[in-house]
Amino acid sequence: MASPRKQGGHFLWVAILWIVLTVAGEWLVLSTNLIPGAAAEEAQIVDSAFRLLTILAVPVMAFVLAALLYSVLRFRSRAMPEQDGPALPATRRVVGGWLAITSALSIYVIINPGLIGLAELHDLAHRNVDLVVQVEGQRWQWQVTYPEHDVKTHEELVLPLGKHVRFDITSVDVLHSFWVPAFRMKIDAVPGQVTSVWVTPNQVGTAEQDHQLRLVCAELCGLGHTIMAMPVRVVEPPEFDTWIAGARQQ
Ligand SMILES: [Cu+2]
Repeated sequence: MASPRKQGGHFLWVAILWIVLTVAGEWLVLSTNLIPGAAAEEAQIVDSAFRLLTILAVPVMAFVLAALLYSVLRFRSRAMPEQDGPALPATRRVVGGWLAITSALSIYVIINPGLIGLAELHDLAHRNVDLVVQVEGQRWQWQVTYPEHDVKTHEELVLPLGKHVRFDITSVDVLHSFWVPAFRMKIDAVPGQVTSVWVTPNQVGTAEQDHQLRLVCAELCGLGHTIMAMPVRVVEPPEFDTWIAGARQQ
């Protein structure tokens, strides 16, 4: 077995490598934006949770990488070793420390962003609803109904900017899943049941401008699953009123 002094040297090198990788990783996370464009108030809560989880994950991953890289480089053997090295004894300090740190991190992310994020989404959802949209999934297309306006369409989902929308979702055949990536909100479309999701669009746009503005199916539902998509268009409220009046006459 290595002497304690030699072991201390190994730990020092791993610690230095860990710090370097952590700083580089955090810099990468904070300076780049890999999250696609968002177009709803709810998306901000989801995105900030994602960002926080990534920031917390960097030192954990950097630690594993540092230990792995150092071990692979420092203890490499050019020839096939004839026998296993000495067993590594587990000390109470290492096991206890590992348990304490991982438990604390897990409990922290369950509370924030877990429970706190859910509570924020819940508060947003239960404001006054401005518009109800019924969505029906069927292999392999979506049907959208505006019950207050007597409008039904398979063409596109048009939504007014800044209005709080409740989607009532169901399916007529198999399980589908309602998902507009730019809104970050997703829920299953279940035959015989109505599930609801709340969205407040906060960015005007069309599917041509932003590929994330599409209502897609997120539950594998058969051969046509990948083509089960409908363009989404978020417009100013007066433009929405004009559109819905025109759609009603058709
Ligand atoms: Cu599907």
